[in-house]
Amino acid sequence: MKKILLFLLILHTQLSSSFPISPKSLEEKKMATVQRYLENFYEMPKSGDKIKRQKNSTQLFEKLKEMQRFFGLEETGQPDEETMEVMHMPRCGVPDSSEYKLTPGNPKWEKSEITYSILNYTPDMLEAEVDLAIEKALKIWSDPSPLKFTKNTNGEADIKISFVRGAHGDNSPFDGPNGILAHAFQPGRGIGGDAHFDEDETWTSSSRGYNLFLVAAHEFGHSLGLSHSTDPGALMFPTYSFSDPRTYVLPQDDINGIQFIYGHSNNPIKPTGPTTPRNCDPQLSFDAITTLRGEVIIFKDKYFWRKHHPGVRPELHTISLFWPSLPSGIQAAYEDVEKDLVFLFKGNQYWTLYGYEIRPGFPKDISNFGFPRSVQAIDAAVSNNNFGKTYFFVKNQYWRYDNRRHAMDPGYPKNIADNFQGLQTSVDAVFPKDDYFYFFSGPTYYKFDLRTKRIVAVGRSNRLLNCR
Ligand code: 0D3
Ligand code: CA
Ligand code: ZN
Ligand code: ZN
Repeated sequence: MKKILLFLLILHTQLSSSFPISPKSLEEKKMATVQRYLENFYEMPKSGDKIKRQKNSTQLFEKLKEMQRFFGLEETGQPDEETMEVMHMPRCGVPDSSEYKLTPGNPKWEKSEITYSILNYTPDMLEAEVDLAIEKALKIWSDPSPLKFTKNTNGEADIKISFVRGAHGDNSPFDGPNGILAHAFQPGRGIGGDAHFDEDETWTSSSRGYNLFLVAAHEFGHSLGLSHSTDPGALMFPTYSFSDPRTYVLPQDDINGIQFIYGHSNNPIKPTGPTTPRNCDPQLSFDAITTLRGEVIIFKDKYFWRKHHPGVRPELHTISLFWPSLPSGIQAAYEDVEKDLVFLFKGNQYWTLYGYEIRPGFPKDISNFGFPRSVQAIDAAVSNNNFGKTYFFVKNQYWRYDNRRHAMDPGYPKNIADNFQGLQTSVDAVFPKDDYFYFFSGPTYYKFDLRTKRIVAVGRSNRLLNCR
């Protein structure tokens, strides 16, 4: 606590010195960096007048801790060496907080009974299909909130729905196929709440073109007062990606958003939704890990992290945003550096990536690798690119595949414990780095030295995401 007070005192004198000291002290420069960083990425208000500054220093302390928590640094609330290192790293201009956003000015409907009306229909679908998609898209929002939607057929309604193309009289023209798919207006009179869908898109109730239910659900989020979320798993994330409407559940981030505005539903059963993996969850485990042209790709459920540079927090994306044809829950992955290909596995199927592109003709059956019928899924895979060999881990056994001969080496499967001493449990994921294999099993990783054939370090899996 003493340390904190001292820090606040130093900070206070730094911020409140009204005379520019020249040359600028190092400490002063550092505090300017901290201030700027937190203003830019942590929504910290600009340092105001003298009276506000005392309060600001407490806020700065809290914001610093928030930033440190995000990067998995020790939460000291102080601009220590590690924190400054992260602040000096290159990054893109998006806030780190993964959360829903309200429409500026917080507009909302001041009633719980909201009407809607479908002014015209797209020729791409049956009218009954459109009706159903719209109804389901509204239900997504009424389930977790006190809102009720009723359909008007007379054309007057709070939320008027139409299919239009190009310029359509609201100063926000559509742009032809792809690009902008639709837009909706914040709650309010007249055009407020209305949702316009670009008729130049192909609207469907399947995975072809753009699924009307998914787009409408997103637009109605805007109609109700939500803006775009930074959570890549949220419905209100700015870009469309397909997921199966039959099993679609509103993500927790969007539930939090709608409930922040309108409160909880009166229904005794409180719906919850899927949450996006928390970067520094100590229990975090992974599905599959591979290198890809110097990057590390980490798969988990419907997400993957992309790690460009060691030390910089990896980016989280949904698999479907990058690869619409890939399923979630990839189970194993490895890179063949000689062929410049990445292989992804789920069940008895596999896909091949060239860079970020899926090669045509996939998925194929893993029997192509020489697995017997009894093997129906692979836990983890890794290549030792010095020798052109790939190791496949299945339960407590492993197989070795020759990348050049395109065949399994004789004498396999073998027991994992026989050649990877110290690996007790089955393997979730593994990737190579230098002369090591990094094995992941639940929340624990094992660093295996390929020369001495020994585990040389053990730690928490989430360390890979720069957490400690
Ligand atoms: C939009 O058109 C959004 C609509 C949207 C966003 C996420 C989920 C459903 C609907 C405007 S409010 N976004 C553009 C888009 O996703 C950027 N275009 C298609 C694409 O890039 N594949
Ligand atoms: Ca468009
Ligand atoms: Zn419009
Ligand atoms: Zn949007």
